[in-house]
Amino acid sequence: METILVTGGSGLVGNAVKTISIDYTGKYNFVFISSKDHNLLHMNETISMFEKYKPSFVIHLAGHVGGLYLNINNKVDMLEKNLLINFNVIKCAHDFKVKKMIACLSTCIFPDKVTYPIDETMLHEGAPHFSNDAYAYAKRLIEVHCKAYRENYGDNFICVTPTNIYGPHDNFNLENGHVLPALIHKCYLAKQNNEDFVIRGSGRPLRQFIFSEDLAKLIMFVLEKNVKDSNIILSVSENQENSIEEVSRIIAQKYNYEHMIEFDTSYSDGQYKKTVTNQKLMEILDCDFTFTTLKEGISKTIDWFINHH
Ligand code: GFB
Repeated sequence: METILVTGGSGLVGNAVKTISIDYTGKYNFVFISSKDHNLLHMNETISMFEKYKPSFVIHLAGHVGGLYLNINNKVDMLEKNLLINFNVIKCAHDFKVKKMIACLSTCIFPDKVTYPIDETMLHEGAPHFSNDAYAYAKRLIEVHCKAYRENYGDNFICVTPTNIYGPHDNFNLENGHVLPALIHKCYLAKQNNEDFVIRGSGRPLRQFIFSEDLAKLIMFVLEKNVKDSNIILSVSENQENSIEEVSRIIAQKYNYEHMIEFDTSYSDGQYKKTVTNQKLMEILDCDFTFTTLKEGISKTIDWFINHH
């Protein structure tokens, strides 16, 4: 049985791939790697990981990631750690003759000043938003690195670009987490302490959210499908965009705490929007794919948080 090596295997998307891997029982041997197993900042540990598992396929999810406020305040780490991790994994995937690799980008790496909706061709057409430029340039280099190996050696290295991801096993850290998990944790504490549920910023920015298990299914689809494209946006459609206020209200409704919402505009709103089209995905999908609704996904994520907090 061929091995699929999943880097970032203990994270949000890594755990979602683990959850859906049951559908592939008997077809692949999945190996989920966390930084405790192999620290991918170090080339020697990355080489020993590839030597140990000799994967046929790689799903490269590992990275130093976090929400707006982690990105703004830790640009050196966001750049250097992601450059090192990605360089080590992509070089080893080539040196160990991996049959196919899927590498994960993010829609925040697209240019900030664009005509919406954003599509895959626009990746290098301008600077990303200042709030996450360090992370964005490190991630853009994955696409450049994979393209170089495809052109020089014919390696089957494909990039996928998800929108804001959420779900069970997320990072619910109050300061460094992405907006959805951070607010799920904040509303939980606010209700416990009978305090205001404080949303940072104006609540006006817009985001497209994808449930982690939907993303995992789409990543496996791209892995198994013979796609010619080098980069594919994995997202709900452009008209399924929600404001941070709408998201906050869906979370508060689940806690029956909507009456205590407050906005603290002393905090940055970050990028106003990064609306993408999923037209290419819809073109290559040879089956009807139903995305989990935001309400349903948030409800599942809050249940998981309460059971694991
Ligand atoms: O998910 P998030 O942190 O990052 O969302 P981005 C930030 C938006 O949520 C901003 C608002 O408009 C914030 O003002 N917000 C409100 C909050 N309350 C909170 C809160 O308590 N915590 C957080 N984090 N936000 C990230 C990139 O951009 O997108 C990353 O920085 C990554 O690199 C990620 O790509 C997918 O969506 O702005």
